Amino acid sequence: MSYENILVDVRGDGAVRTGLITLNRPKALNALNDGLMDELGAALKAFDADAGIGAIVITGSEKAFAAGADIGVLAQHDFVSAYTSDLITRNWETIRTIRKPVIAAVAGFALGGGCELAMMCDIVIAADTAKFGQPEIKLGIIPGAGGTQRLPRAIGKAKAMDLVLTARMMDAVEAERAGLVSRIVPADKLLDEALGAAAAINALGGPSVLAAKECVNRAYEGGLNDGILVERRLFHALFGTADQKEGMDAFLNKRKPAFKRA
Ligand code: CO8
Repeated sequence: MSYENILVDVRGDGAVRTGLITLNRPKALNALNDGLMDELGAALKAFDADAGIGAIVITGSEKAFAAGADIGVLAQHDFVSAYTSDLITRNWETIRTIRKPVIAAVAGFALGGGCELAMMCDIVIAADTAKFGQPEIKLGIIPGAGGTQRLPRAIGKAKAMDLVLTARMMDAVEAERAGLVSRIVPADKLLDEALGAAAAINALGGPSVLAAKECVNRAYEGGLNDGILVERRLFHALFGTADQKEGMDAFLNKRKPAFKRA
């Protein structure tokens, strides 16, 4: 498939490699329109279905991961068209269906829908130039792709209210301190750092990586009792995999594991 609003590449040289998606509407600071979101959804699904891909990295440009949903498009809506159309449902939730780990590599602006997209990823790695925010209130609206829900879960109510109500931006250091971001690196090292994290994941067992992601998401999205139960079931299930045999045998025999992803 050819894409107009994203660049798609495969990185790494092992049997299991990394799917790299670069958001590419530079003139609009990667504002997220239907065309881009449809292509992002298609690329994510294709990588998820590809047995040769272990993890996926989404990145933007030096100036912007994404400056939000396309305001030119949003401005054309009234209540009825917004409510009855597929605004938001259309490929904004696709990323939640992806079972392989997705890493956001964020430089520059991650605002509105851009911040929400980063928060839908499993790991967020920031360049020291990154700026996060939910400035929708300045447009007379509120975050609409999970921002009012995921931001408080990620950084707590106090800071989330501050960002959502005042529209101020949070730099990379504050975002890391608050828990939105797991690592900060100099901007010129951002992609290498994200690809390195993906490569580390690619070297691991296949089923255990999927199970780990599923369990952590349970902690984030559901209650403790359900989460513990899901974790226990998947923990037990992994003893039926070849990767568990290989991982433990390799440890006990002091050698590197060679996972079969099975
Ligand atoms: N939509 C459309 N175009 C944009 C957007 C955007 N979100 N952001 C920037 N652009 C365009 C600008 O219009 C400009 O275009 P042009 O050169 O043709 O005039 C170009 O990108 C460069 O932008 P600026 O000249 O403004 O660059 P600056 O460096 O001066 O400022 C900022 C950068 C601070 C990022 C500024 O562009 C800005 O404030 N952008 C808007 C940020 C924003 O409000 N985002 C939230 C949007 S609403 C949203 O995301 C709701 C999500 C809901 C879920 C999804 C539903 C579909």
